[in-house]
Amino acid sequence: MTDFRMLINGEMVSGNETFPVINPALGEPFAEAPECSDDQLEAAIQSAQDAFPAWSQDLAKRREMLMALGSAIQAKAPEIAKILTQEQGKPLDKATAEVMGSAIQVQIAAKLEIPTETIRDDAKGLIEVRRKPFGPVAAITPWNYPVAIAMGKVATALVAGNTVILKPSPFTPLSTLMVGEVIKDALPPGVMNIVSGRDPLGSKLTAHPTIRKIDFTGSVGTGKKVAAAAAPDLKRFTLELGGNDPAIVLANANPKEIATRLFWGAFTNSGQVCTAVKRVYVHESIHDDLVEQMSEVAKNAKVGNGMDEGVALGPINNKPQFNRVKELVEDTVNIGGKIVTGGHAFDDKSFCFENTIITDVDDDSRIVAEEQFGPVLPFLTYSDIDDAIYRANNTHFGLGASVWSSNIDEATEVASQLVCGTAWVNQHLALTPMAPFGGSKWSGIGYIHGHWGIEGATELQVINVKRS
Ligand code: TXE
Repeated sequence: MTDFRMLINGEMVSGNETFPVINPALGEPFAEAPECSDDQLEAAIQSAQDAFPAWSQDLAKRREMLMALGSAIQAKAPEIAKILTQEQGKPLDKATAEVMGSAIQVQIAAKLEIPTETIRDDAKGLIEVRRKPFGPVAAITPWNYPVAIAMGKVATALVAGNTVILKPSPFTPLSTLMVGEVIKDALPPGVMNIVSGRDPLGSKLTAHPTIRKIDFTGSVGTGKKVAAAAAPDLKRFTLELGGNDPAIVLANANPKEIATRLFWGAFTNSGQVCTAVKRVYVHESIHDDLVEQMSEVAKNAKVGNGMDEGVALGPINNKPQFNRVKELVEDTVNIGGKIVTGGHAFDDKSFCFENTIITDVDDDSRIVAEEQFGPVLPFLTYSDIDDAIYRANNTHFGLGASVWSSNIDEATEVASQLVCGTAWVNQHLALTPMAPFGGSKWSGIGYIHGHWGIEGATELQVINVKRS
């Protein structure tokens, strides 16, 4: 069995204890991950503190090292991807794409501008606004895209001059620990530490007084706890939280044309994406046609073990989430909702669940009002577009949304009325590092990507010089 170790102060270290990591395609443990002790957490945070002064000094060196890190991650991608599939569930080609994409993200971040603005530069004086790193940053990640989410936030923090302590989800720690092996050879000791463990490791990390900024991706409930934990020290934080993205399909959309794209907007990664389509509001005149087309696509997208050839969608990642999705489907049946396609678990062992299309539910049903985070999609009808917009916005969430139509101008006008971080037209889930990503309302605070990400990874300092 592979020995997975943590990265602390430039060394790969084992835990005094371990915890099992389950392969969701088999429903049984396949490896052990190290459990970080209090002393090891302390050592990781101290090393990040010690490494900070030197690391924050030299931007050119940081860029060079991060470019090399990106290449080194690419070289190890096939190995990391196999572990990612086994612990997360996604098909191997998707896991490989996630790791390769993460390496590119690191290299994109390595080139980000960290501007100094000159407000005044004349005989009387100099006023400059500089962007300064915070110091040790705690990065905490979920189980849906463990490598991509980690490397996105970490790379931005590092290029800005911060040092990092990264804690992956206990459901998917292994691929992140493997990236640690690459980081060990690419960055100076202490600049980047990776600790793994079951909760309450996350809350110990966020509560630690040495941490100056918390960069968190996960559920709304935990995000609120992170904000509360930050308050006593007035730590800064970025929160990327859950969503309940609506898709509004206008009467003039062509169901056959949009079905496949809309399906993948909802079912990518088996629906375990913060910004997946999670409820569809479709004009009543094309509801039946769209549901039929979507059901066809759903039946043809093969679900199974991500290591097997031809599998398009893997299992749900973990037992609690699997039980939650099952429970939401049972609740739908109990309240008279209709399961058009799917609706069942595959077997008693794996966490695979059939691609499921639901109709005949209303906005108050749990499957519509709550974030399902799984391969289940409810369809609702509307007759008046203002009503659809109101219902789409009538939620605490505000991550993404989309509008589908053969008239792009009309759809763009509707999209502009949706309260969310990203409103797509005729697509969903199309993310780019060139645009900011973040949520409104309970879906988050702060933004990642580009100069918006750098703003979140730094604070301002004014240098004000009197010359005469
Ligand atoms: O999230 P948690 P989970 C949402 C989605 C899903 C739900 C559950 O709704 O159903 O989250 O996922 C660490 N202080 N998303 O259980 O519990 C924890 O160990 C600090 C949306 O994974 O929020 C893990 O590393 N950290 C999301 C991380 O927080 C704490 C993607 C997230 O765990 C902590 C995945 C604490 N008190 C799930 N408690 C997205 N937006 O992409 C736990 N953690």
